[in-house]
Amino acid sequence: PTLATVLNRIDLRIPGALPSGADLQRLLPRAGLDVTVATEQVRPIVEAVREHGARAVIEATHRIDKVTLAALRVPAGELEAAAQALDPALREALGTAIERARTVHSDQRRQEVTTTLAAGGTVTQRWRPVRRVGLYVPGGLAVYPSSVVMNVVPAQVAGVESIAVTSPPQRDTGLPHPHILAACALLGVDEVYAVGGAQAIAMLAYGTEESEPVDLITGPGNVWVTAAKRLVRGVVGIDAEAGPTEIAILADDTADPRHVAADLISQAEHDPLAASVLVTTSPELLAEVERELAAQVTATKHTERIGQALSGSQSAAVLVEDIDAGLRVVDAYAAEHLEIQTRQPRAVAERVRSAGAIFVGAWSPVSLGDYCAGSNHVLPTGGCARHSSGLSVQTFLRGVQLIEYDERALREVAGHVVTLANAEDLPAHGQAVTARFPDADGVAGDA
Ligand code: HSO
Ligand code: ZN
Repeated sequence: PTLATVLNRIDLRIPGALPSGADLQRLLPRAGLDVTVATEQVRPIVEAVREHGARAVIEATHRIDKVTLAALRVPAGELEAAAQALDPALREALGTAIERARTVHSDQRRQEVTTTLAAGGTVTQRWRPVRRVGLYVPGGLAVYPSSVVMNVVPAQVAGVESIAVTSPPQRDTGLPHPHILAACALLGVDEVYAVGGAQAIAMLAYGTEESEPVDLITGPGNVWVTAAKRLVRGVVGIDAEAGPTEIAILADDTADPRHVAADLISQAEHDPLAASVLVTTSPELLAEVERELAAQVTATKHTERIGQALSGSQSAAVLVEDIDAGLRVVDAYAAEHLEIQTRQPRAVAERVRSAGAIFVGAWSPVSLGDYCAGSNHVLPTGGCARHSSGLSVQTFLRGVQLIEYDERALREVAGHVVTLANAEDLPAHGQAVTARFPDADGVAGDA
């Protein structure tokens, strides 16, 4: 079969006329995610779990996953057994991924900061971990123990005291995929449920007789999981929605076409809807990358999926006049993953404003970051890098301010409080301050 692996071309070599902002964004490809239909389909499941607890979870699992669960929770012995059964090389690799992620995330911990505004007047910024977190881990085609690592490590480093993992049961065992169980065991997570889909999200959000509700849910999922998360948002905290994965590569004529092609293919491997976008100043490089794509795509395992992703309307090769124009394009696109394969890649990377993560130079491919760089691979997709960050220790912390003024410090600023309160026609706000200084002048503000 002939494979459509040629990237759609977008020629933006428009000297002096490269559009900006939203106009530029419109020229760049992007797949949309529509969960509205799924929302109505999962609503009854979420409602049933809220009302009937474990019984409804078991019923939905039976109906949708065709698995009859005796209990929702995976017995501790199964976690240990899965870790024992793990191929030694895989156990070691997961161990390295965990260790490096712990090292990087430990440096993300935040210090308590106290600011002194006046003698006796301070504001302290404190960081408190979320108490209990639920992590959804997809089953099916995408079984990623690495994603268990990327969600659990920052939560643990943040100091989250209670972590529950849930992942769909497999038909033959009634348990989540053994690699998921093993990753949990290696991470020291012992509360694992064999539940997937919307029922899993509802179980985490509302709790059941068998499981306590969580405060925050993280982890990617399919459209039903995403829809269920939207339904329970507010009851619990929800992480950003993970759309299909994306890689953008900003490359000049110094990039190695074999590497560029291999990296574009690597993320296309996730999903026929994955986006691979090459932004380059060099038509010669593009021609060579296309030759490489044709050769490499047929030589790899998931040829069909990759061919679909690369030829899909969400993927493209964008030709630009120069690196400045390239930077404008990658900023407008705001990729989940951005590779810089140019001369002086570090200097170019410094100028990028929007990307989930930036991979600098020839030796930092995205797949390094997917597993073993130490960075987190849960990153904003769909252009959300314009306003959001990837998963980090911060995701699992809440900032709490401590306001501590003494009498003198309050007196010093009391007049301004009264003035502002009166300007907002909220005089009782001012009176809450003046009540503390019954015989003082000068705190009346300019009422
Ligand atoms: N590239 C994916 C993460 C992943 N890759 C997991 C391999 N396994 C989204 O960042
Ligand atoms: Zn990946």
